[in-house]
Amino acid sequence: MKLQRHAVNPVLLPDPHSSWECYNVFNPAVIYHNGLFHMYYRAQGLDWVSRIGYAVSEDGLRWNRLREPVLAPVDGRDSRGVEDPRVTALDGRFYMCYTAYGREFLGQGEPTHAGGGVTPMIAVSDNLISWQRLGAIVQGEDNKDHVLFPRRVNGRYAAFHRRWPHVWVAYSDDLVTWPAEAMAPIYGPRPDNGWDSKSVGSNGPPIETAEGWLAIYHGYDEEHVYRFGLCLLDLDDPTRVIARPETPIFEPQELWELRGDVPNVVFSCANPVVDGTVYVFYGGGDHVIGLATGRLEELLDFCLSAS
Ligand code: BMA
Repeated sequence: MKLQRHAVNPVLLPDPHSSWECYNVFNPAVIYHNGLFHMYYRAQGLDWVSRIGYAVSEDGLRWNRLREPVLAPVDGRDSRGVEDPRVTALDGRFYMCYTAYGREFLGQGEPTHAGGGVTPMIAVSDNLISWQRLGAIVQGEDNKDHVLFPRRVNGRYAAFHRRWPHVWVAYSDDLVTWPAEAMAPIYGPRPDNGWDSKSVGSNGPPIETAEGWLAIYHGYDEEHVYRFGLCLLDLDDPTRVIARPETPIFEPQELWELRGDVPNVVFSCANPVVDGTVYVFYGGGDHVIGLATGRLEELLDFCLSAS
């Protein structure tokens, strides 16, 4: 596998003293800013509603957390939880993409998830702690795994989102309006390939390299085992796939990945690059948070060797 687990794993555990994060902490966003790692993690406690907690660290291993969540449900759209944050630093501000899961289903026909619907939301912060909701990329469909690019593409803001079963790109001039005609599919499950044959979705923000956008994504197979793979996309036209190796770069192996609240899950929303090393923070078993790393150059070489 191309990513190596850190010896000090897991790096964040549920807090048995906290009502809102005593059961699970997982699927964090992490950005590296001013010499510190800032983590936004999904947490579940006594009511099983997901909230977003915040922790900060100098080394990515030892974390100090805030006692209260930084994002919690406010209305019918997210009454079942705010899930799977992905944070991007862009134009001097911080943007959090997260999934609102609620009882209120805003679409037509049947709810998209058990008991309700999901909405791919965006929030903004200037101080890394208080977040203001901006709106949704789309409404009323099974759409999640969205994440903003770290810069504009051809003058417009860009985001991946997952319009099942494909990963799509969307564009916007203001981060609030995402016109349907500016959306296009990029890649989907590979039915004959095994590990990503059933479903795919984006991990953290795409990494800009001279060769293209390096996108780390997750996929699963018939057995619902989650793994990570790589995809290299054209810098000016991210719908053009330059390379997509057939083999995954990471898969469940440790007890806390093979078991947990949901078995056989590694799920990542964060891949900050510090001094040429990609820090992949991920949820293990939807229960705890782990760290695996790889050299950016090696991941890129692996990707290009498949083109
Ligand atoms: C996905 C998301 C993730 C979760 C994963 C595995 O659909 O809901 O939050 O980690 O399933 O259970």
